[in-house]
Amino acid sequence: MLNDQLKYSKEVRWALEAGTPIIALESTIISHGMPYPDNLATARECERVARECGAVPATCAILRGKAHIGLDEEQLDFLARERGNVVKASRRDIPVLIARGMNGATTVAATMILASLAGIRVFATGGVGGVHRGAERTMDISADLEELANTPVAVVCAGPKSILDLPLTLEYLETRGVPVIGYGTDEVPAFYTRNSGLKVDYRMDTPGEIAAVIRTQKLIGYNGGMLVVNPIPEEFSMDPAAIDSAIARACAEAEEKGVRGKELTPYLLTRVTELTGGQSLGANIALVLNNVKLAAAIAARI
Ligand code: PSU
Ligand code: MN
Repeated sequence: MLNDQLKYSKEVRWALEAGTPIIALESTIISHGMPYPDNLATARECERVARECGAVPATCAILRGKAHIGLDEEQLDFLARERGNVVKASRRDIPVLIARGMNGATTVAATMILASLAGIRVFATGGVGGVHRGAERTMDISADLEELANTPVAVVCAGPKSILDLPLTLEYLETRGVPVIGYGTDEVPAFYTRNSGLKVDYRMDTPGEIAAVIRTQKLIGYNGGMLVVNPIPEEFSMDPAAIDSAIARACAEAEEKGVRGKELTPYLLTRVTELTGGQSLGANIALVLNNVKLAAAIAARI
């Protein structure tokens, strides 16, 4: 991408020049994943924790048609408040938003694209998109999964949320050649809870082991990414029955209302937060920060 379209924050530019650790962060989680003002507080806290752990945060977004890698306070604030003026931007949206000079909050897929253009190999978030429940009828499969197959960025998440069909999501990742690496776990965590009954492809107990795989991908010119699943800290994990019933209800409501396409994931996230009386939001914030710490530790060892 031309430098004219790609804007780095000062901090990110220096880190790229100095070769010091950087982690990418997404912005759809700010604009469409959490309510205001918790979204802003979380975005700021993620950046603070990244720095505390020795990594420069590169929160990505498209602002007035420029792809930004690293945002300032004002830009974070804008994304957190102006949900209505910000497009949820995945792979397909990037060229249109740039051509039209629009604002877009980047999903996991779009953040991976910007991170990879900047040469950033590690990215922390909460949840990734996946194969939705009922996908055999709706074909609703997130573009995040294709990006993981094609773009060399390691995404640290807390496992697929059970608004998705977890077994189908893992099958899809297997087909597309994306390794699922469990950090300190043999089981794929299910975002709000630490267990899903499903096995990871590989368990790794140190950030260094994960960094070694990233270095190897680089060495052999491998184009795909990887999914690192990091269980929610025990003290924040939720009661499976409570979260399952909120998710089941949110999914049923979405179906009834005919919510589909890019609207579905934000709708489900909002309803689950409402139905759990905000309890799921606290868990979500805790796990994102936990993922930032792991991503920073991996980035330091690449
Ligand atoms: N899952 C979450 N929180 C989020 C998202 C997913 O728990 O904020 C966001 C991410 O930006 C992810 C996107 O990339 O939703 C996936 O949307 P879709 O399913 O429409 O591809
Ligand atoms: Mn979808």
